[in-house]
Amino acid sequence: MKDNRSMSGFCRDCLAPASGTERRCRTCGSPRLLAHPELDKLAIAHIDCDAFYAAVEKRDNPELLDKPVIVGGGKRGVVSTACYIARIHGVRSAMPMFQALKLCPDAVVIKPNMEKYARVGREVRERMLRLTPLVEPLSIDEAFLDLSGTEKLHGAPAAYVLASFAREVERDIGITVSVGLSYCKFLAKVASDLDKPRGFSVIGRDEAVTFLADKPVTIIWGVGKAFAETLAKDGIRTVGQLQRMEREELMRRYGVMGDRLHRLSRGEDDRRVEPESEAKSVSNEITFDRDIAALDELVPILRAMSEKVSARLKKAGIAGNTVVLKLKTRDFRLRTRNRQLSSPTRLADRIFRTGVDLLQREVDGTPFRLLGIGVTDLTDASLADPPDLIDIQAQKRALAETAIDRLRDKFGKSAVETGYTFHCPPAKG
Ligand code: TTP
Ligand code: MG
Ligand code: MG
Repeated sequence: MKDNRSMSGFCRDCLAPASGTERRCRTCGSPRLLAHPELDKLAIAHIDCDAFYAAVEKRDNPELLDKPVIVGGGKRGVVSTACYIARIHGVRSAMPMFQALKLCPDAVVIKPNMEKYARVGREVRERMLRLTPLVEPLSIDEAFLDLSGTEKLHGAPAAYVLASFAREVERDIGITVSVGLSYCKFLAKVASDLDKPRGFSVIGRDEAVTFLADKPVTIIWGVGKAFAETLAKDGIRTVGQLQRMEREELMRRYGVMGDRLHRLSRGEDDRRVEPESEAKSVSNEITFDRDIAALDELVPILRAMSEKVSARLKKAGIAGNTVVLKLKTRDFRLRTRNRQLSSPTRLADRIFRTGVDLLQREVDGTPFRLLGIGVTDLTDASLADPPDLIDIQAQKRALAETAIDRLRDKFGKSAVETGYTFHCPPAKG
């Protein structure tokens, strides 16, 4: 980063050019200058909103601007996020609320408004899509962007386009973002976190190996706490140690993960930015051998199909806002019934219960030849089934479903059957 020979750069506030040698912008006086020898060559970005939920709340209530704000609470009583003022006091996401309030007794606590955050998240994403079609959302407030080859379109290198983007999001949407720019996804994601909030960090090819050398192994994608402990037992704590090991040795010890450690520790990551899937809905339907009119025959079928839809949603990391029930009568008349949910879901239980409720209204002795259930209005799974917004009973069922999913992953599909797939229940929506 200290190489000034062919530095190109600009001011992140007024976008005037800068050489990389000055400390303040010659045009507007801002110290927020960006310069890097590879600035014009890098095109893979990761953008993440700063203290997202809290930032949206501050935007909508300026009285909160200079106060510590915590978004969270509700039945689970944990912090969803804290603004950067509250973070100075040590408040963090996922911390129990009582602990957070001990650290920061003056904090203003706000209940999450998921619909609002989803809306703002979508606005940010729509703006990203104006820069490039290659936008890969990772969660409600972040995405990868591949801007390679868009220089002609924008008449400027990716770095400049991204800085204007950050400026416009602040001006038009009223929240701030941090940008990481690199040549691969791994380091773009690492970079976006380096200089939060309102950050813009660049990691070039030439500095990648040196940059990574003294970092803890947990910086590597896929190395969580448990795996870091395994590595620590083998005496490996820094990425630099991994860089000095042979690929074969790492693979012998850690299998496929060893290969990943080998590549990522050297800043080698060729994963592409994959744009959002084209799917508009996820559904499952069945045409019966014989027509069925009875509710208690239809319900277990609906249950099994809801589980299939849910499994596909879970696998794809997406969720649906609207449940759709489809029926075809003996004389081929199609009935589709929709219900919008209070929050997106990927849970079989919520899909099924909504489906049964819709089904009950249709069952009137008419023989049906086809039954279908699905969800549309798809969004990212990070928004799905917020524990604070569904009731206690639904929360319990959601927990049970997660436990069942785990057992099924471990022992196979038939290991766990719910009551509904065995016999016919007295179904209530
Ligand atoms: P993050 O991007 O991880 O965090 P953040 O945007 O609040 O803060 P920053 O990126 O500046 O570090 O998560 C985005 C939102 O997701 C966050 O605002 C609230 C929600 N969230 C939770 O509800 N629980 C959690 O444990 C985390 C990490 C996030
Ligand atoms: Mg964020
Ligand atoms: Mg995020």
